[in-house]
Amino acid sequence: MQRVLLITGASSGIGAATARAAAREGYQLVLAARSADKLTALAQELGPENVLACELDVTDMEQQQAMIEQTLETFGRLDAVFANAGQGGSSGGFSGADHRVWREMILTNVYGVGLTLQASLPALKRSKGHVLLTSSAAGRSTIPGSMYSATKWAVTGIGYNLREELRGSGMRVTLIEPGMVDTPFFDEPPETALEARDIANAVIYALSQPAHVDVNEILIRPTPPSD
Ligand code: NJP
Repeated sequence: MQRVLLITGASSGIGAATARAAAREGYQLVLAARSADKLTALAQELGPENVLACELDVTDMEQQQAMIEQTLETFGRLDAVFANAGQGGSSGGFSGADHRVWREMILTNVYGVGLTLQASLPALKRSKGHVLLTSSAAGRSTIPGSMYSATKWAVTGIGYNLREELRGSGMRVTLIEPGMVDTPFFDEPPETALEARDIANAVIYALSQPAHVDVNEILIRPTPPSD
């Protein structure tokens, strides 16, 4: 039986790299993001018979519920969800950042994750499934003036609190916490950034563990440059 993995934020970066890695592991995939053209191209690359591409904005509950219905109609089950869609903020700190950018970012990074969980949990409970969440190294450390970091602290909290809600269900919750990764998230990532496939490897590691192993969190940073 092929297992079914749903990935939000699958149109580029970490999500797309994870889709490629999971396809190699034999997963059937549900790929979600707003850019339908990129999702269609990725589905073609990975083999359209094993991929359902869903154009959605994670801040819209009706679209999230429709995606889960389509998943169950297409594949009949859902085994894992990687809630990965996210956006960066605006510079200027709490004193000067663009509050409109904050709004969209907070809705995507926090509310959107909550909606993905609420829409998918009924199906995941039936399969004793696995939830993975993209938090960040920025969700485990202090970054002056960063509302982005605060949204990722919230995602870390969602992971911890969801694990307690699901205690005794046989389900697992994994927080993926990357440092800097070279993706379209940055206009100019630093030279020492990780590659998206480094994070995909961590996701596959967590997914591949036997049912009695719950990988709680993986914090992945680039090795500091040698002198
Ligand atoms: O960046 P990028 P990453 N509804 O821009 C999607 C976190 N992270 O892979 O909708 C639905 O290539 C967007 O697709 P589209 C970061 O916070 C990164 O680096 O088509 N989807 C795209 O597929 C985020 O949570 C670094 O524009 C929405 C994806 O999200 C995750 O990693 C470090 C959406 C973003 O892909 C993936 O980011 C770290 C919406 N409303 C954590 N808004 C890093 N790169 O250094 C966006 O610690 N998307």
